[in-house]
Amino acid sequence: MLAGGVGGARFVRGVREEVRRHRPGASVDVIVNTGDDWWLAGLRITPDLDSMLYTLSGQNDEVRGWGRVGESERVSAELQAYGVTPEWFTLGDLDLGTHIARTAWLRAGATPSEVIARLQERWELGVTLHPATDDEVDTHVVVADPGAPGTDENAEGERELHFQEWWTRHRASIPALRFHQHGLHRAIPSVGALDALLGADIVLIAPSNPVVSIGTIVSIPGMAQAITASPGTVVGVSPIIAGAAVRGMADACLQAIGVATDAAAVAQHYGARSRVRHAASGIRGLLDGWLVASEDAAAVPVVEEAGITARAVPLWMRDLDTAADLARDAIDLALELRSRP
Ligand code: FO1
Repeated sequence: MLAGGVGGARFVRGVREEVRRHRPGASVDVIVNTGDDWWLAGLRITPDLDSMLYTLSGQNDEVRGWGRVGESERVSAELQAYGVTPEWFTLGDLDLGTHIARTAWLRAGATPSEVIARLQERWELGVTLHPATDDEVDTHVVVADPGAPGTDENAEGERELHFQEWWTRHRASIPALRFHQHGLHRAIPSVGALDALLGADIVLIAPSNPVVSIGTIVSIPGMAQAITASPGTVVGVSPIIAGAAVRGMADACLQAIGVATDAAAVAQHYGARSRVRHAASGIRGLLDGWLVASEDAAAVPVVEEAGITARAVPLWMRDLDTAADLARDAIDLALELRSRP
């Protein structure tokens, strides 16, 4: 599975439940976005991996949507009093335990893959988490800033924010001109990600943010090729229901890259694996199948026209059962496609 943060974790929990119920022999690997990661107060923060870790171990704060349940903020208040962390980004006391452990291991020479392997050993998650890459590819957002002088970082009239500032401080309210992952060109997929893709029967693309989560994962050099080369059947789930992003600010991100906020447009953006998108390079799209919400049944023929098999099913994941039902629908479509000659 390819997944981002909160929405992705909910879907992964549904897949784990469906596997437990009906496919106990199956193993699940999750390739998690690392573009939201950043350094803060000398600590390496990895929000999407932590959303996965906390949600799958039952430690997540379901109400707030991120962080740990039963959290306190004594240390964070001190950090803010010293001006070490901004008031718009809170590091809870329990959460800090994870960040300090991670940073200690990184400083001792462990890779991010080794770090998440150690962190998840503490709980029986039932799935294996992998960072999409062990290289740092922090997402930055370029916004218009009339009057800003050109620097070697940005063009005149533009300014760059770290994704976390754009997302948590500004709630994506400043229009993004484009996204820029620093260091992306020299990143490579993690070994765990490649092994998972090259050994897969089914590859599921979670209903995460198609730009800053799934987009960042598949733009890591070599990742899209590994998905195309995977023996697995690729089925994605639309993150858009009835023209609106299910959560987060996916619509603000899609607007920045000129993709309409609708279920068919996102499928077309990911592309059909059965079609070469770029003759010279032979680059293909990602998808064999695509699930849209029952509300978007009209999108099915449009997606099929693009060379992708589509089904309209209930997409809202309100609880574990509805998430497991969605997982079953995705797995069933993949198996149906695999059974075709
Ligand atoms: N999101 C917020 O809206 N406000 C916060 O103060 C905040 C702190 C935070 C700390 C650690 C962490 O792993 C995530 C945190 N998040 C916070 C959520 C995070 O910004 C988002 O979950 C992802 O980056 C988007 O997928």
